[in-house]
Amino acid sequence: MVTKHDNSLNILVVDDQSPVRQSLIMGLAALGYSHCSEANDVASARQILNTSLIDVIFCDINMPGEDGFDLLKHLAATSFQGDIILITGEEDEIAKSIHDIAKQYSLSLRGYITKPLLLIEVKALLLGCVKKMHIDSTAALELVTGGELDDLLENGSVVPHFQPKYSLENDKPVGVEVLARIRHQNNVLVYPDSFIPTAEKDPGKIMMLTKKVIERAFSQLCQCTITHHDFTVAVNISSVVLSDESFPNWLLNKTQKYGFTPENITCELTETALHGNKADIAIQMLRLRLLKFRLSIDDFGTGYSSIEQLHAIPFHELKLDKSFVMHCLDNRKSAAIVEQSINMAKALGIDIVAEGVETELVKVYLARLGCHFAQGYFFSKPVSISALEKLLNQPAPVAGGKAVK
Ligand code: G
Ligand code: G
Ligand code: MN
Repeated sequence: MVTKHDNSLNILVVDDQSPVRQSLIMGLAALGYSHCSEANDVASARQILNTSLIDVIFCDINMPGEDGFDLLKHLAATSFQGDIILITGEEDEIAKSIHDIAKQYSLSLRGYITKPLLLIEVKALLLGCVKKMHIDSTAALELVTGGELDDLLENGSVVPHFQPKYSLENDKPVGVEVLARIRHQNNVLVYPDSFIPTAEKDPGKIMMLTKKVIERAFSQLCQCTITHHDFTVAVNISSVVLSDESFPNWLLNKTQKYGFTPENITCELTETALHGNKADIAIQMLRLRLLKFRLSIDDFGTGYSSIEQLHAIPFHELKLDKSFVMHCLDNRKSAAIVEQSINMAKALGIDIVAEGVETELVKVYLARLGCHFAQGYFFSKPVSISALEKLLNQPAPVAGGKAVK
């Protein structure tokens, strides 16, 4: 696809300073963008967004009263699908933090322009912006409602995907993480970010979904040729599921039914699973442990996946969050967190898995630091069982190799 300028974009400029708005709108007109609206504060911006389809927003961060952060929050709350360009005079580190915030909100932040405005910067940032209604399959990315989830579970099918995990010592696959997907009857694959938060609001639903994902994954894995006695299967467990007293025995029953042993099953406890009454959570985790399941602290370094949890509960493994791993070669803070987490895991005598390994350079860096295992797009994205079988019957990507996509 050729990246080009789309002059029909609907652009909204939000800045409290009239001269800044005027010069940007004139600049945009000179570049051929003639569909521009303007707002001098966040309230007027909200009004425009409620009534028109906006593709790109230029937004000042520093405004009196409600500021650019308030607008970002509003855009996140309304699942804004367009692109955002910030107008800021702030230093790089602050700009980087704003970038992280936008990412957490799942907003598309394309970059920054600084005052005084440079037309060449504006032009570069608009390159490749597309009209909102041209974006494909946004429906599959939006959060489904309770009713839509019922429909999906009734008429669609739960299709577990598998992301392999590799040893950094010998490049061999050592296991997989099971990730939920639902195939809608119209063949669209719906991703967990769209349905897990909805399912988690209803204990019955997240339990049913988790059980379906796990049982289907076990059933598919036990019929294929890739598993061996050291192979681990990691499943994601959220708080509602963890708090159900019957879950540990249910898991043991299914583990045995499909010919696995609990030592091969890793329960990845996500941030939300660790949020709640600490004693109750600890009891459930210890029950799983006493049945010999492996416990892993997922997304380590974010939210509730903290050092305190690591101290309180006998985890076998920590999974370092991809947000640190992905930037470990270009951000010294990410590098410090990655290095110290690896040292800490080694000192605690537990395994450490880096998630979000996207390049060979990151893989080599992690291996040099003594990180045990890695998972990420460099090796493979999450794939169906048939693709997994093909993949694991090939050698892992090595020096000079290419990511399997
Ligand atoms: O697979 P990604 O592929 O997009 O997964 C997104 C998020 O959804 C991850 O944080 C992952 O932990 C979570 N997730 C995926 N599958 C499951 C599942 O079966 N149960 C729970 N609770 N979370 C899941
Ligand atoms: O939160 P949890 O670790 O359970 O979820 C794994 C999530 O990370 C899934 O959404 C999966 O698709 C995603 N993921 C796995 N590997 C990579 C990677 O290399 N890069 C990025 N950006 N995401 C990844
Ligand atoms: Mn996980």
